[in-house]
Amino acid sequence: MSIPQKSPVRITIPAGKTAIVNFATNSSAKESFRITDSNGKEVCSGAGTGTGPKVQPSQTFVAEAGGIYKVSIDSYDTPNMILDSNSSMVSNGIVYAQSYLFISEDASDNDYNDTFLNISWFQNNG
Ligand SMILES: [Ca+2]
Repeated sequence: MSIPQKSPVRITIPAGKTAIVNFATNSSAKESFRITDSNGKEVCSGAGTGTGPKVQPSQTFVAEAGGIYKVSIDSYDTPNMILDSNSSMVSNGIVYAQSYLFISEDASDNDYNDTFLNISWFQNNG
């Protein structure tokens, strides 16, 4: 069960890991996301408009500092409400990958389809 929470939300990524970020919109309004590290430094952001859903360009970033990251999803400057999930792939005690999925609501109809944001990191890169 996922409880709606107001943007921003917190996630953790280990230091040195590369994260792949996929973003899609399903709205005629401008939707944006922003990921910042524990020092408030922006590590990844994107914005777009479009329905379908409309897949926006994928991005990657390296979790230099590691630890806690803050994920904001906004429509114009208004924070979205977010439903989130988080799953890990673990084998023999090693986390080989972890994936965070967010869907968001930018208004009041609570269909939670205005954005889709997936942030996944992998243990072994290269
Ligand atoms: Ca909506």
